[in-house]
Amino acid sequence: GDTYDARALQDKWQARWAKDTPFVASEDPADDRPRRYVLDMFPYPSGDLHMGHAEAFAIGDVIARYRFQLGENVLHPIGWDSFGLPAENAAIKHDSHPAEWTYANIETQVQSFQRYGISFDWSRRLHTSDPEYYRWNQWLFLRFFERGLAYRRDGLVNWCPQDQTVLANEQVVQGHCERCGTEVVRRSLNQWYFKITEYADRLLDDMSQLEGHWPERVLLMQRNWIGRSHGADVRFVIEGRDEPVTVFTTRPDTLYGATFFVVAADAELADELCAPEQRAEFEAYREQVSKLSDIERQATEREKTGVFLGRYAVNPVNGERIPVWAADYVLADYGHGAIMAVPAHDQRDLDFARTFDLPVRVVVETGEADPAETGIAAPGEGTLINSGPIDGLDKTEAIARITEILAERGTGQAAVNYRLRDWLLSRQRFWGTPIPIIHCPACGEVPVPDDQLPVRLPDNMRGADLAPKGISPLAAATDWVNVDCPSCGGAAKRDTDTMDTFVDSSWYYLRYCSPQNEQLPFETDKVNKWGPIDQYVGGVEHAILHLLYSRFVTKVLYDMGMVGFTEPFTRLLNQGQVINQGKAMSKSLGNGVDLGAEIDTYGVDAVRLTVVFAGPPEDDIDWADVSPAASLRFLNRALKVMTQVGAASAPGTDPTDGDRALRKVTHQTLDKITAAIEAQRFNVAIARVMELVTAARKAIDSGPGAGDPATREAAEVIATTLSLVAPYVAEEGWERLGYTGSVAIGNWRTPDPELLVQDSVTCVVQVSSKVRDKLEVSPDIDEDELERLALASERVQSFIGERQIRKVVVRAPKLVNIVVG
Ligand code: ANZ
Ligand code: ZN
Repeated sequence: GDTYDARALQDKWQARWAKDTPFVASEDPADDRPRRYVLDMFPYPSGDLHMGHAEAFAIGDVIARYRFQLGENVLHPIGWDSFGLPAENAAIKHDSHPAEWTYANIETQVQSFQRYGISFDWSRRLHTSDPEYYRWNQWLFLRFFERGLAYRRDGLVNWCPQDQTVLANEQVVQGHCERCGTEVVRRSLNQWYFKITEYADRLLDDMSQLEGHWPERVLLMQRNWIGRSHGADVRFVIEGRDEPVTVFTTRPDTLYGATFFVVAADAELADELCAPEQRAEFEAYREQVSKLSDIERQATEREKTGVFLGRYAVNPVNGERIPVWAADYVLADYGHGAIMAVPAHDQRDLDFARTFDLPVRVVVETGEADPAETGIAAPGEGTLINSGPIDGLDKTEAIARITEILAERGTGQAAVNYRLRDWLLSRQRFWGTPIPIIHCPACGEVPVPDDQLPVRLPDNMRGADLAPKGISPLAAATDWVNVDCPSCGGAAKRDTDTMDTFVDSSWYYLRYCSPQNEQLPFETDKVNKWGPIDQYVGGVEHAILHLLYSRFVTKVLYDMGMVGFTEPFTRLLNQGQVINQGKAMSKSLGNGVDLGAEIDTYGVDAVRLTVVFAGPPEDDIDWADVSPAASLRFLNRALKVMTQVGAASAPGTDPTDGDRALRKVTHQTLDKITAAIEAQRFNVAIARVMELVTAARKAIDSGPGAGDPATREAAEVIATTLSLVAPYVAEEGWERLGYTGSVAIGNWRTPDPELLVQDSVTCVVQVSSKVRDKLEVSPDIDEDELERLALASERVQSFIGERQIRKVVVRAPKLVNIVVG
C-alpha cells in the first residue's frame, strides 16, 4: 500500500553498512578531524534487548550520529559486561557452563543491535568474561596491590544469604541485596578491599569539573555517599583504663552538654569496657543487636535500646564523670565507634536519654523550648551557655574556640570523617575474575607474576559444581587451587574468590581505545587522544556504584601516569525509564512491552523515533502515551517527499534560484534543529523536522513544486536531520534523492545567516490609544528597542507635543501605546 516496507529497508541498509563500515573510528595520525568519544554504558547480556535498551541506545545514537554528521572522527564502541550472577544461576539450573548462556545472549544482542541500526564501531567489540579482557583486571589488581591500594582484612561484611556471597556497601539497598532483594546480614570474613577511601577528598573535590555537565542529582548522591563531615576528635579518659577513648563529633561546641557516653554495642571496645556485674545483660543485648541491619539500627522512629556498661568516662573540658552505655544506634564502623551524647542538641541522644532517664543539659540558647520537656532536640544556631570559656560565643565561634582549647590541652583536634568505606572486592562466586594471589604458608600473599596472567577460570566446572556454598565454588577445584608458590616454590593455594564485576566496568572505556593490545590493558597515548569521554549515556541506577568506581580507578591510573586526565566522563546523560500505563514494566503486572514485537509491527525507525520524540531524554516514557503508528505515518510522509523530489530533480542544483520563502523556512528550521540537538532537546528537534516535512509537502502540492531547487534543499535537510533518529528511512530517502554514498557521514548543513533574518512586522504606535504611526520592525525586536524607535518617530513626537508622558505600554513587536496627560 502506501506504507514503505520497513523490513526490506532494514535488510538492504544493514547489508550496506556491514560492507561499508561507515562508523569505524580512525586511528590514522594524519587524520586531523576533531575526535569525539561517545559512549553508552555497556549492556549486561541478560537476554535479548528490551525497551530500556531501545531508549538508552537510541538517545546515545542521536548524539553519536550528530557528531558523525558534523564530520568528526567519532569513537562509538560497544561491548558486554558479561561476568556476573545471572549467568551462573542459569548454569546451575540448566546444568551447563555460564559461558554458554552468556555468549548465546551476547550473539542475540549483537543481532538486535545491528537490526536496531546503532552507529557502533564493531571492530572494537569486547566482552569482560573473555580471558583476553579479564587478565587486565588481574593486572590492575596487582598494580593496586603494589601500591598498597588492594589489601585483605577481617571485617564485618554484608552477606546475602540467597546469593551466598558478600556485597559491597554500594550493593545493599535499604538493607536488601541489590540483585535479589533478600535481606542482607552481617558476617565476619577475611576479604580483599580496594582503598577507595584514600581518594575520598579527590572524589569530592574533582566534582567541580563535573558541575553543570552531570545531572545535579547524581553529583548530590555521590557527595552524600562519600559523606565528608568536619568536626573534632575528642579524647575521653575512661576510669580504670589506661588508653583514652576518642569520639568524633561535628558539634564540639556542645561538649559541656555531654551527659553520657555511648559505645557501639557490637564494637570490641564495648566488650572490653563492660564491667563484670553488667556482663550477662550486655551479652544478651549484643546477641539481639547482631540480628539487625544498619538501616534498622539507625531508623529514627525505633524505640532506643541499650545497656549501661557499669563504667564512667571523664569529660576532658570540665572533669565531669558521665556513664558509659552500649547501644545499637551508634555504629561500630563509623567515626571511632563511640560518641559523646548531647541529648539537648541531638535527637537520637535525646530519645535515648528519655528512654533511660538520663540528664539533659542545654548548652546552646537557640530560642527553642526545653528539649527535656518537649522531647524535641535543638540542633540549631544560638549562643553558648553553661559552657565555661566558650559562654557567649555563637556556634561557629564556639566550635573554633573549643577545638583550640582541646588542641592546647592535648585532648583533641579538628577532624574530618567520611561515610565512604573501602570497596569490598571479594565475591564467593564462580563467574568472575579470579583474584591473582597465591597464599603460601611460608611467604604469605604472593602475587601471580604478570607473565603468568591470565589466571583462567577452570573450564571443567558446570551445573551443580557452581552452586553457592558460602565459600567460593573454586575452592572445590583442587587441581586449580593447588599450585607451587611463585616465590619459594613450596606448596601453596590460589585465592578462590573472584572480583566484584564492578572492577570489570571500572575501566572498560579505556580498553576500547586499543582493544586488541596483548601487552597492556590500554595504550596511554591512544587513551589520551580519545579520552576523557565526551558524552556518557546510561541509567541513573549507576549514579553511585559504577560511576564512583570508574572515577576512582581513573584517578589511580592518573597517579600511575597511565592516563592524562582525572575524570573519565566529561558529560553524563541519564535517560529516563520506559514504563507502561504509569508503572514499571513487570511480568507480574503483565504490562511488559516487547521490543522485538514493536519492531516487527512498526519497523526500527518508527520505534526509535517514538522513544526519542516522547519527551526530553531525562524523562520517563509511558508507552501507553506514545504512538509508534503515528511515527510510522510521519516517516512515510517524509520518505514520500524525498521520493517525489528525487524524481523531479538531481543532486547539485543551485538552491539560490529556489523559492525564497521555502528556503527561509528550511534554513530557520535547520538552525532550530541544530540548537535543539546541541541542547540535548532531541524531541524538540524532531518536532522541527516534522514541520519541515509539512512545509515541503505544501511546496510540492500547492507551492513551487517538487522540481523547485528550494524543495530539493528542504528534502535534503529532511534526510540529513532525520538520519539521527531514523537511519533507514534517511538512507533510503538520500538514495532516492540521487546520492550514492551514505547520508550519515559529514552531511550536516550550516544555515545561511542571510536566510535566518526574519521578515519585518508592522508595529502600531498609539498616543493615548489613538493610532498615530506605523513602524516596520524585526519580529524579535526587544521592548526597549521598540520603545526607543516609537519615541523617535517625528509623527509621534508631534502628537505628544508639550504634554507629559505618563506611561509607555509596549507589546513587542506589534504595539506601543504612549499615554500622555
Ligand atoms: C555530639 C553531637 C552533638 C553530635 C550534637 C551531633 C549533634 P555525621 O554528620 O554523620 O558525620 N556520631 C559519631 N560517630 C557515630 C557513630 N559511630 N554512630 C552513630 N553516630 C555517630 O554525624 C556526626 C555526628 O554523629 C557526631 O556528632 C556524633 O554525634 C554522631 F548536638 O557528637 B555528634
Ligand atoms: Zn612461598
